[in-house]
Amino acid sequence: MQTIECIDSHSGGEPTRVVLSGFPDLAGLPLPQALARLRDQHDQYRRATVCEPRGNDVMVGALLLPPVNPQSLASVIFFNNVGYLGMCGHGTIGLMSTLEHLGRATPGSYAIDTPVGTVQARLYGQGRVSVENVVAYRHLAAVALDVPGYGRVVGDVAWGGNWFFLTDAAGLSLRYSGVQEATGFSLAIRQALRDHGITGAGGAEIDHIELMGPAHQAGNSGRNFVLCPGGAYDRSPCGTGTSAKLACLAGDGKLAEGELWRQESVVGSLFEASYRWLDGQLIPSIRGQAHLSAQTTLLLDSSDPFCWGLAEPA
Ligand code: PYC
Repeated sequence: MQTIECIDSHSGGEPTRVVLSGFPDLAGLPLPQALARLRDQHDQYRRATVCEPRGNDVMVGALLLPPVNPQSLASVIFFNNVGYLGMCGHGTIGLMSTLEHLGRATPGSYAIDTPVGTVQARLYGQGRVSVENVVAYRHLAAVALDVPGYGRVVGDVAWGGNWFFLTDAAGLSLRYSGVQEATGFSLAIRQALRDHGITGAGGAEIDHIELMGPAHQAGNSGRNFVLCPGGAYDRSPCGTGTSAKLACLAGDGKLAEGELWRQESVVGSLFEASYRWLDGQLIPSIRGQAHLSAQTTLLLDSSDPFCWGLAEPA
């Protein structure tokens, strides 16, 4: 029986399953190549880890690898129920709290390599982490889109480590009880983006939709709902989505360098965010906390018809 060793955590309600061992050996490859090899030759390991029956649509996997850059602490490849992510903010917070739990990181600052660049994670202890993300930017501003069943929707296309379309929640309450409505609206937007050929830079698919509304808690800046590529919604305020939001706010002159943005998720969890300029580029910083939830050995029984997960191969 093959086994996969994992540690599970959640950051603001969004789960991260850090894979410690049991995947094919990808060490030594540049991360974009490691990701391509995992996707093209060993994708069943992703499905076995995060898809049913061992995982679920919300679970984000984080394959822990040795660092690519000698100054970094580790490398990571994030994946979900349908494929692979560039970066993942809540997942990096979960990864750092896992490394703290394992005694592999103590409070301090660490570089972590991801397929879309190296990020800087600061561990404060007890799962509290801030992540200085990859550069974020707004690619398209005020894109008007005809969304069947909903009418005209105007929003921005921005990069925060993944591609996002950000728009107003159009009166939706963005409450936990309203996630079905928000999911329906977001799926319709994503389909309309595809139908109209609207993409991120270089034709990249916009696979995350972020709805923005007013905060529910006094003192917070806003609340979001983020639809993830596989149809689940992010329980956390979404680190890469909040990074994309910072780029839009900066572009509109609504948030100054160093100013705090307190981003609520649809379940009421919170990330604190701000940005700085470096050589004309916006560097977002996201702060949150992870809590550990399980230390798991996944068992892969080759006689199980669903051994490699209940999903279409990517
Ligand atoms: O926190 O960046 C994030 C994220 C992306 C998808 C789910 N969470």
